[in-house]
Amino acid sequence: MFFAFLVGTAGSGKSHLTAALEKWLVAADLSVTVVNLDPGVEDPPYTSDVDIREYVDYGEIMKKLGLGPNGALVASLDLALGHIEQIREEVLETGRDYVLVDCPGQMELFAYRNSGPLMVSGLRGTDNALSLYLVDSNIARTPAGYLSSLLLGVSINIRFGLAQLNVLSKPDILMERERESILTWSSDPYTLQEALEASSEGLVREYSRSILIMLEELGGATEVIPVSAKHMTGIDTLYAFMQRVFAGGEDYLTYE
Ligand SMILES: Nc1nc2c(ncn2[C@@H]2O[C@H](COP(=O)(O)OP(=O)(O)OP(=O)(O)O)[C@@H](O)[C@H]2O)c(=O)[nH]1
Ligand SMILES: [Mg+2]
Repeated sequence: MFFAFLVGTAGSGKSHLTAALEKWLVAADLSVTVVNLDPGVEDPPYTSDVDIREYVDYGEIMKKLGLGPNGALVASLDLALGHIEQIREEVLETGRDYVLVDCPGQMELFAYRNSGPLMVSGLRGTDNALSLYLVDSNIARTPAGYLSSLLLGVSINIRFGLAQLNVLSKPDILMERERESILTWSSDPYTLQEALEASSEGLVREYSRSILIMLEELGGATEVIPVSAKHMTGIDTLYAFMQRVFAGGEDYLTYE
């Protein structure tokens, strides 16, 4: 079984990409299990096979404990962690080729609290796994937005310790000129540096330069794969990259 964890900032397109990937994989005659790990989601754009909402009641937790939406998410994940073996068992019983895991919207809570990484490791067990980190086109269209999204991706990589691929989500909303710029930054970090220098000054410029040097040293950390869940484009390329990671086995890390 191959696990792919979809993570990204709120509204970056994780759930729609999960649905699109499932559709694409099934059309390619591969079997897929979809796991919803977002306790707060109301109406995901797919039918999940395994759902965290079967184990914890987000609305009830919010009411009972008098918590706001973020506090309730943290409490729900902590509670769900107590059922992680059962959740993994449920996934294993499906016996499919791929397991797509749609992670909670508030990525920062999921990734930075201990319960997030513990859920990831508990769910995948010893199976092959990677994370698909979504860089939202809405944010990536400016050089500073692109850089800060990549930086967040590195920190996710550190938390999960999984091989990671950066996906540029919703590229269909970009103007041709914006799309070309982002793809150039992706393949040639020097052009990103130039764009950053032209659009920032003072300390921000200094920071940006240092951050970019660090990303370049990590290797591959500035690259994104554009995938539109809306138009089902780019999934074949993403799948080829996923295959490469899975074929590389446990030790493969994008940032090595
Ligand atoms: N144009 C366009 N819109 C998209 C695409 N993918 C998702 N969206 C839209 O982006 C919005 C958020 O998509 P979701 O899939 O719910 O994003 P998410 O990351 O799961 O959101 P949270 O779980 O709430 O953090 C929705 O309005 C989607 O219709 C895409 O490829 N192209
Ligand atoms: Mg979602």
